[in-house]
Amino acid sequence: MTRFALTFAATAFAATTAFAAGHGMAPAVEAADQDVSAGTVTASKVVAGENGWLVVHRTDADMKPGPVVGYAPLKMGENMDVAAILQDEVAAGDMLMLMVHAEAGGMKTGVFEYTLGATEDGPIKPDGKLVMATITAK
Ligand SMILES: [Cu+2]
Repeated sequence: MTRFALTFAATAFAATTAFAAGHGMAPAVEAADQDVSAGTVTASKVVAGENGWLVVHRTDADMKPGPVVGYAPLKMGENMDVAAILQDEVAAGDMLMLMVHAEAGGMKTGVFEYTLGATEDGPIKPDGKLVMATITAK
């Protein structure tokens, strides 16, 4: 895990502590740097407050979420070893941001309808903060 990922994990934890007070589930993403050459990226653990999506964004040293390169469904509660199939080539050294999104606001339940910047199936923001982890492809 990179130094950046640790920072974001701490941020997510702080953000979700307040959220948990009202809900019972503290959303969080745990993921480590990994080899993605087989075409998937995996979060070792994701906690979601409701059914939703784990969304894989490209990112970089600026730590802003970029284009979506994969997603996987989440169930409410704990999800272990969540794997998303990468829709685009990700090279060693590329950074990815794994983020919890909702299943809300779109036209269809169970269909991922988000595009960058849209509100459909958009990111959850307990306490105003994104729930995510960043990793670097090995
Ligand atoms: Cu996102």
